[in-house]
Amino acid sequence: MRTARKTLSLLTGLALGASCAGSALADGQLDKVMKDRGLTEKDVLAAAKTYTPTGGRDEYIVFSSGGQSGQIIVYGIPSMRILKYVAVFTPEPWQGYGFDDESKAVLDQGKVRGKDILYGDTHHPAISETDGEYDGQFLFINDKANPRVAVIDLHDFETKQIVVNPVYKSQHGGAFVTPNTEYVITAAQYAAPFENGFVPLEEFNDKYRGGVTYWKFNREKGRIEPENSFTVEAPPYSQDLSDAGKGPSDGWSFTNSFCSERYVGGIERGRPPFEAGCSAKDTDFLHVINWRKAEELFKAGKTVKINGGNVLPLDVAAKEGVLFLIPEVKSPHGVDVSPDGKYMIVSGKLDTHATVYSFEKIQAAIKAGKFEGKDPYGVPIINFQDSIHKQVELGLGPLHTQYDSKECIVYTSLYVDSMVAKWNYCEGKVLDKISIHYNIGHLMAMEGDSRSPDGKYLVSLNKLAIDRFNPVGPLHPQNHQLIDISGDKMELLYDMPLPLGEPHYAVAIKADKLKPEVRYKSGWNSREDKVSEFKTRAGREKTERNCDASGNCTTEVWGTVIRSHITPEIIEAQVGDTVKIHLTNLERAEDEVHGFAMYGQNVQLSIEPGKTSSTTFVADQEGVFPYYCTEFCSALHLEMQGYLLVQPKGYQAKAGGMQEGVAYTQADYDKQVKTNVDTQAVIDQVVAYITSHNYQDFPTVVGLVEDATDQLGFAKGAKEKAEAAAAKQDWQNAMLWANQWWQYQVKTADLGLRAKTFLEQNGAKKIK
Ligand code: RUQ
Ligand code: CUA
Repeated sequence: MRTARKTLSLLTGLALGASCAGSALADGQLDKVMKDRGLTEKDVLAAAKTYTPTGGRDEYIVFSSGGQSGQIIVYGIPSMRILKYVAVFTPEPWQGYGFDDESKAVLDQGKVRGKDILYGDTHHPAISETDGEYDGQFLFINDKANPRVAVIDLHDFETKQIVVNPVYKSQHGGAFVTPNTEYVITAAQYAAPFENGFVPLEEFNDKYRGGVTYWKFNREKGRIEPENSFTVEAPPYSQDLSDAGKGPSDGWSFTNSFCSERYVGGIERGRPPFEAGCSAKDTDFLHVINWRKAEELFKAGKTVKINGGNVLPLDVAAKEGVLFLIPEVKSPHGVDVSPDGKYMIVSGKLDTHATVYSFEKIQAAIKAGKFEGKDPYGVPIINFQDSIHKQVELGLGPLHTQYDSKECIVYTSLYVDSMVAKWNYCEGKVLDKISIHYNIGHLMAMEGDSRSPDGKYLVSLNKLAIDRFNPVGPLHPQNHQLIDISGDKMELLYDMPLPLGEPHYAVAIKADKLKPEVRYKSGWNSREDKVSEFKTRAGREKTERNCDASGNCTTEVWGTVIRSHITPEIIEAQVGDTVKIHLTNLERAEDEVHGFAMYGQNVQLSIEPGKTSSTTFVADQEGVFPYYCTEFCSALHLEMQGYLLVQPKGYQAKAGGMQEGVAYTQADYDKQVKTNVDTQAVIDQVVAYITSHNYQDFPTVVGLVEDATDQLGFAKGAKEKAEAAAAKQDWQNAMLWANQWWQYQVKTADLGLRAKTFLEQNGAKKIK
């Protein structure tokens, strides 16, 4: 009770101010909830730090790898609410990804040696940088299993490009960007021959290779340029994570490695397994690469072509001062460059220390030509002691390090200890430790990879959840734990289960740096970011059927979707036709997405406002194939439907009209017209409100008003048709068109009311 009372005063003092000791608190409701749910004061404080009331926004947006789901998970901090899964390497029906023709073309770029690869093992996302700061424009992520990188444009959170590494057979250490996103860096992992043919394992040392690839990024085009990208060939040392230099170390990059023993297992051949041979030596090698020098050599034609890619041969890299090695402690994992670019921190999984390397000392050794020798490939090795600033004992299984906003302060994950260590890398002092649950891999601070990290929060990306959540079978979710790092002591705030693959790494950006669009320009091909050749305007919808000389026929539809109908509502094709359907969403209102699903054809599109999406399939069976909208977009969403009729070859329609379900009379028509007149009065009132306010100053409202004006225009057309039918005493058509006129009015009113509410809530001013 005493605790609860203290909390009450704490919360009133903290958040509410003494004057409004609100009723819930005064009534002791908070005390009761705390008691019933067994919450401590610390719990309530953590809740207050993370709870985000309805309509509230997060301060940071996180892009988390989705692991082997091949997607990216987007969530907010501090609320830890999941906002989106971005489809990247894996088909994802909600977004139509891998179902519409436009995104199929993106997935097709990711074919490996001609084969469709319909998943990815995503590891490390990276946000594009300008001058070492996250700029919120693009996101990159690697696929470890199939050595690929994807480009996601953050103006619409869609995957635009997938590039396949021409020479690797796996690729873990990526994606990492240089300070101005000149290059996206990825490193190979399991050494393999660069060529695609068979090379026996007996030739491992001679023919198997690793490497570090520099993918050239063209920011204007928003695409990677494979022809301007190059790979620095490296020894078969199982390169691991990388990081780009910045500030004084700009132009250099750093990649660690494991299994520099070059050990090849083979239990079935009677050889000790990989794990024994790959951790036998006490040290592995930190690879230090002068990428600017490599770029010069590439431009000077010193690279060779392998599988169409540009490769700087290992002997050239060694001789020309591109590649250097420095011993690093046993099985390291993670190399993290300090915000000022002066230090690199590396930890060894099988050692209790973290090593702080000094870029200045490394450069001094290189300049002096002071090496302790060369590796078997002729790569100069810099002496360990000559290059380090400090070595600090942290705990068991140190992995990754993140930098705080406070100078010299870092956080390192301790995998075996299941802890985070906070320490000072300038002085080499451990400051604090916190237990996490369980087996932390990466950790991530806000804007942690930038030149100016924000600190504030840390997310611990745990490999295991074990008993943290309600059980859901043998396959558990992963656990992201939010830690408050604003004070001297780290405080655990929140556990978030992530039920989608094994997220390896994540990056967090200030939410206000992201400026995503709410709609596309009309008729937009979002995957190519240009007006679609299939853009269709209202009233221009059409279906064509054409056959070529050899009798192959195509039924092609240029259609539209808008609340609450798909045009066309009937598509006629003949068996064997290739059917192509292009649909443009005519809406401009925020969030008025329509879907398009069809029976038995593996068709599911997501058509956001302004977007044009296409689907192509062969109608190889006769039959009736209903289609409909898959988003509950309006009161008449269920009526947003139609039929694909796949007719026998040479089918002729029977004489006689459609069978009507109901016969309408003049009384029905008159009643409907009266309703319409009343509805128009409501619309007029709303219009008067909007136009008497400065609605032009609110882009959201302008979009709504444009849509409403469209709908009202359609209403006018339907009204004319109704009146023409009525003049001919065709009450059937008069009534149906009068009803359609009303449907358009209802949509107009709905949009108008949304606009009015928005204006009221956002302080619009009266102008006349
Ligand atoms: S991984 S737990 Cu970055 Cu792929 Cu370290
Ligand atoms: Cu459109 Cu439901």
